[in-house]
Amino acid sequence: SSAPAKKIAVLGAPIEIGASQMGTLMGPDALRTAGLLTLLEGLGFAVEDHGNLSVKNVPALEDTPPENTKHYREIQRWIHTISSRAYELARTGAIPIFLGGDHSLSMGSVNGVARHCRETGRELFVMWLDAHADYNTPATTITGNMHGMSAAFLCGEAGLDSLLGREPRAPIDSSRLELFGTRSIDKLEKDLVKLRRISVVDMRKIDEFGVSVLIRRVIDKVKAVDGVLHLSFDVDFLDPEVAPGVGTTVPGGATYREAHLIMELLHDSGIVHSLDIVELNPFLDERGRTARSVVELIGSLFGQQISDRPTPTNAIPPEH
Ligand code: NNH
Ligand code: MN
Ligand code: MN
Ligand code: MN
Repeated sequence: SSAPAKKIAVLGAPIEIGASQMGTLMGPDALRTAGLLTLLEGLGFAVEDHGNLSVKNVPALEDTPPENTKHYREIQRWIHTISSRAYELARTGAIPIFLGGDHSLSMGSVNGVARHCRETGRELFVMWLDAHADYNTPATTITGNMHGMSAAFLCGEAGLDSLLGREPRAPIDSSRLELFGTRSIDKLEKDLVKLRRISVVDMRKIDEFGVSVLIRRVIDKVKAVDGVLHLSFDVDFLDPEVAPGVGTTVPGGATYREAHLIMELLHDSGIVHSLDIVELNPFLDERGRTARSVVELIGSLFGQQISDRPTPTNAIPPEH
């Protein structure tokens, strides 16, 4: 008999108000339409789709919203709800995949996963695949968009202290955050990233050294303490030529193969225990092409081999 299939728990978080462009609320369903669930099942996983969260019936909390935080109230309802669901899902031993939705959702998903890691005693690292650093606070932001504050919040930066309500906060040490693919950081945000000595693998470093060397450094760091990795994948990490379906494209992003190689190396490492897919905006996509590329990348993260891609012309057409 064979080992029981490893479990994956998929949860949609259709949140869009953390960004300035509306439309990411369609992200979870676009990823399903692009075949995410059947792909993962085909790779041998037992996949449970927990549907899409809603905060319609979640009451608002009563603190005073901080300045420069657009839609704070509603995002707060999302974040504490997502965090408690993430904690529950991580506890089941499944690999949770959070489908966004804009990047503010990670304030909840990563906090929930971090709560679980705190209990199991395993050190949590977070890899932030993103054109942006998302290290703004209400004091540094120039947009007030909360998707630009999630990494800072997760590292315990001040300014959003009651965002989680009664949900316990489990901050990660800033030495456990790995910004990867960066090419757009706001000025004050950059000062804070430097002050905290956060590891930044920007696109220039990727050009210079290649993703393989740089990703291995991250993997070695995690393995050295028998840690686990949460991958927070902002689709704008990819070059706009590969992934036009996002609201904040920045030129000079990762190529198709660079992105796949990252996923393949992470797969082989076995350190990824949870994943966010955020910022896919199907309203801006071209005939589902970004959604499909993202699903392919998730495939590589879960074991799809590049050499096993079918060549359509090789197939013998069925007889009629
Ligand atoms: N840094 C900008 C801000 O704070 C842009 C953030 N936008 C993103 N982040 N898409 O991933 O608003
Ligand atoms: Mn982001
Ligand atoms: Mn981004
Ligand atoms: Mn685990």
